[in-house]
Amino acid sequence: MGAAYFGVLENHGAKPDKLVRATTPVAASVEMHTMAVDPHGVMRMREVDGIAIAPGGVVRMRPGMGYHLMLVGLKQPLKPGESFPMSLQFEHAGNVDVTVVVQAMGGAAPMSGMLGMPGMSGMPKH
Ligand SMILES: [Cu+2]
Repeated sequence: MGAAYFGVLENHGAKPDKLVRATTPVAASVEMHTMAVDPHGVMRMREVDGIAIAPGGVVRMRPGMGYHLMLVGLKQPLKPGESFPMSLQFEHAGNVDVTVVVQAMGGAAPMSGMLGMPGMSGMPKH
């Protein structure tokens, strides 16, 4: 598994929107996850059915907290510097194709299979 952390998902529209699906040819499926600390103080991931974005709002994806996309069943190893296409489906904005640039995760403890992919702005103006 690999995790995709986009820099930001932005909603330029006047209505609330929601990321409901993501697909990429490089993985069998893409799951939307959120990360939160449970009552025992343990960081846990759980799958969500969508990522809501308020009008004019921004959702930041960054390692260690909050939302991220999980690439399940990678069909090829992802190397830093490479890029791959991803299709994001929003409830209102429809399909948005983006290019994800693979970046090695910063920080002292790189996790196997985890990749940081900042720098995406996903929502079209409409
Ligand atoms: Cu995850």
